[in-house]
Amino acid sequence: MTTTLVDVHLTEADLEAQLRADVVAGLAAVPKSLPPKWFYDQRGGELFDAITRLPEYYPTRTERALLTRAAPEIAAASKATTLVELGSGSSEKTRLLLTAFAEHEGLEMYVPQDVSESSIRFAADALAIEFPDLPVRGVVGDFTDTTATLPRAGHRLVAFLGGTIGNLEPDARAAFLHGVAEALDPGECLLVGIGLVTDPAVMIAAYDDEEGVTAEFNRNVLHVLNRRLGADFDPRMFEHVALWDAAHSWIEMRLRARREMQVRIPAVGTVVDFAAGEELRTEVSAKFMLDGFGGELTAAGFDPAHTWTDEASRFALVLARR
Ligand code: AVJ
Repeated sequence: MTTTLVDVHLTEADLEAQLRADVVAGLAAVPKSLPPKWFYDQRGGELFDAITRLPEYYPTRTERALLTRAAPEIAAASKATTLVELGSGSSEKTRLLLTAFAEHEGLEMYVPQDVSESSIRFAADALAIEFPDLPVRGVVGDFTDTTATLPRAGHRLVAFLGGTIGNLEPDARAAFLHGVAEALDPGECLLVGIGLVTDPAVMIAAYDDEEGVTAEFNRNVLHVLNRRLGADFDPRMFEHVALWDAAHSWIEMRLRARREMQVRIPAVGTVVDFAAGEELRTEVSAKFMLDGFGGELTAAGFDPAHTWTDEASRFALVLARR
């Protein structure tokens, strides 16, 4: 047991209010949609971990291989003394970076940021055993609010891994990148993991696996609404849909009503109607061209200094300097 310092910028009550607002707005919209952040309760986190081990889901293992290869160069090029990880979750991939930094003896602090305080504390306790001399200072908050919540300690490297930046639509993504640039001092770095545009069949299979784990993960958002808002969704009455939207360059996940339904959501005092076949959008996961993403970084005030990609060009790690 360690005592990790955690700054809480987002309370349970804030999250509850955000959930209600997202549900009210998203289910009144045409077409209906919900933000992907609500997938991740305890079961959602477990289902996502199971996804990362599926044969079809290449992003996690591809990124891990890239990190293993690039970590020493990342440590040397960034010269970071503080590693900030946005959306750290279990901080599993961070270990590779921390190990590389440990060899350079430069790192003085690790700052995991996540919406879940318990996952930060859990990760911090585990890391304290492997890296007993590394102070950990957690930040509970939304990765989109980084401008306000990034501690100003040392020479920072901000890591945003897993391809999660793809959950942001272009405007939100530009705002996010500008926000991070604003929060950093000249010379500090951002490390981003991005899914690259590849064969649509390969991309779609990653979001529509044989075993149906992703389908269960997708339907989990309805379980979350049932539990937290007292809603009466019947998740089995929604079919998992994953498609490649070439015009927007993103994978989209939807839940399609198998029949006409009426759903009560007591906590927000609404009743929502679904027509048979109506679809609820639950996630976009943008895939990038290296040039295009480099352009987005440049527009936000970064210099995309280093890029690492796998043999099949399915995923990339980009190190950008402010
Ligand atoms: C955690 C956002 C990177 O978009 O690939 C996995 C989430 N959704 N399978 C992704 C996800 C369906 C994942 N990210």
